[in-house]
Amino acid sequence: MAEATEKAVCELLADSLVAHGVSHLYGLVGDANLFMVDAYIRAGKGRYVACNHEASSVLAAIGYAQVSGNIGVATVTHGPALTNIITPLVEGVKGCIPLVVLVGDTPPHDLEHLQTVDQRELIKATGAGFVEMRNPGTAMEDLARAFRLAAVERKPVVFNMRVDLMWEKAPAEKPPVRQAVSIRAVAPEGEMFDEALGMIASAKRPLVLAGRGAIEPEAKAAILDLARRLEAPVATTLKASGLFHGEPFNLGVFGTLSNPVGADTIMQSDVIIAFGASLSWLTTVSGAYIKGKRIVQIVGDMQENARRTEPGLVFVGDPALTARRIIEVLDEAEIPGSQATDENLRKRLEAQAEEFATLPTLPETTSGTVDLLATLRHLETAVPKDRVLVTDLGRFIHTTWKVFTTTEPHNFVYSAHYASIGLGMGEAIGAAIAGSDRTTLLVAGDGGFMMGGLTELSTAIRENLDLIIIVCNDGSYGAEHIQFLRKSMDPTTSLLFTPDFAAVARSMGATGIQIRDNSEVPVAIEAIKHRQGPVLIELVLDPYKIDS
Ligand SMILES: Cc1ncc(C[n+]2csc(CCOP(=O)(O)OP(=O)(O)O)c2C)c(N)n1
Repeated sequence: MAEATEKAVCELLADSLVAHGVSHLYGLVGDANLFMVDAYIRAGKGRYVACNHEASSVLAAIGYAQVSGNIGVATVTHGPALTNIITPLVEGVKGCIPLVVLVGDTPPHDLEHLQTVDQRELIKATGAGFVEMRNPGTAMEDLARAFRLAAVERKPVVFNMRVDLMWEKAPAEKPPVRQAVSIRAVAPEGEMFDEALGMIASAKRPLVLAGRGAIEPEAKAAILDLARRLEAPVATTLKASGLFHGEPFNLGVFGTLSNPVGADTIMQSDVIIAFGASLSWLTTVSGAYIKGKRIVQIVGDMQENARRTEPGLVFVGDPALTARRIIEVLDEAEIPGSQATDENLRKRLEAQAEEFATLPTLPETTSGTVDLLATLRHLETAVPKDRVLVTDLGRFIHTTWKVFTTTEPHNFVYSAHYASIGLGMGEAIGAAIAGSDRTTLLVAGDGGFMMGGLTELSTAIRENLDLIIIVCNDGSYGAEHIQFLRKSMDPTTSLLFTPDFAAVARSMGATGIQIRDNSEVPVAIEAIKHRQGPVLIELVLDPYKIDS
């Protein structure tokens, strides 16, 4: 009788994942997690996506979390499987990505177990949270704590499950789901806020900036209302790209990637009101974009990690409530608009947009290679505008971000929080699954794709993802190649021996097109337009002729 109401820990954990609404579990199975994964699959309430490398399973969960806005969930076994996920965990920590990663652990009584390693110490060094499954009776409660911690602290949390506990029995109770407590900041008030209001009210050329911490619909609406009330142009950080897509006075990205009219307008502004943006050196262009300006920075919580060193006012406040409060005060005091969004700015932005829309001709370049910028511009015409963009890291990245703009922040997946190459493909898999109603585009270099891309090409093909992969193959580690050239040294050490990526893709069952000549660009465009499943486009580039 008692046995009928008991279940094995591996089954209880699977029930718990279902209760937490885990619709996708990314992983690679081993001794410690295979029965839990099996039970999850058999429950039939979610999809298990097997990856070829543990790192990719955590990366896929990161890509999934960035696009869906939900907690990403992955599972790996113990020892070497755990050491394989260290880089993705650091990436998740630095990117404030909420994840739960269920990892196995070896039995403590088996001192000779080959896969034993001090897992807690390893995880601690990454900055991720660590929740130990204490015993069979607390397994579900412990997992609920891991989910709550990931949501509240917006970070990866490792849930450590000893293999010897997996078939232990415990009462089959309803899995507890600890709701993340609703934490909402309020609008700031007091003397310091009055000072900020004074700055804003007296601004001649105000500018409203939004970062990833201010992308939710309520915040977006309030920030846009404030910008209209102030007659101020809007801009976003790179990670909030697309938030103001379609707005007439949208300057685009504020930072190293600013367009010419945007950069000029930023330099002319006198007060910047920044919501949910940490103002990193990439956003401020090492301080140049905020120098001599008055700054009011509103961050949602201290995890926003305000990095700015220039003098200014920083508030912890809810972005939507704070923007609404500023509007109220401006209205009460009958402060007139600044007229910064005038006809002149509108015309300059329109002229710039027209210029950007004009396709360049494909220039002649070294025989057997094509031009990066022009070729990407042509390929862009075939990729749906509401694409999800994932980039690996390399010298192609700035050109890629400028050419493949996105229409909303959840369509922009950033894989370079830790500045690691090779993370793009894993993240693209989770991104394509979360964004399965639209197309995902991955752009990678040959080095990054050799490291993390080829490994998971078969996963993308098996899952039949709507994924376009562009490999920018300059036959080198570009960032290193350029360093040798700058010192007039032989760059051979930075050269890469790569296969014909398009042929490899075809041999695995995807569409693969190699572009070595301008005449092949239309072939690639047709392949993108008529794709069914993953398509890989390889651009052969001259490593000596790439602007980064
Ligand atoms: C894991 C890791 N290893 C090494 C580096 C150093 N690194 C930075 S960029 C780069 C070259 C990337 O080459 P590729 O992917 O071909 O892109 P490219 O720059 O050539 O366009 C390397 C090796 C790194 N950032 N991360």
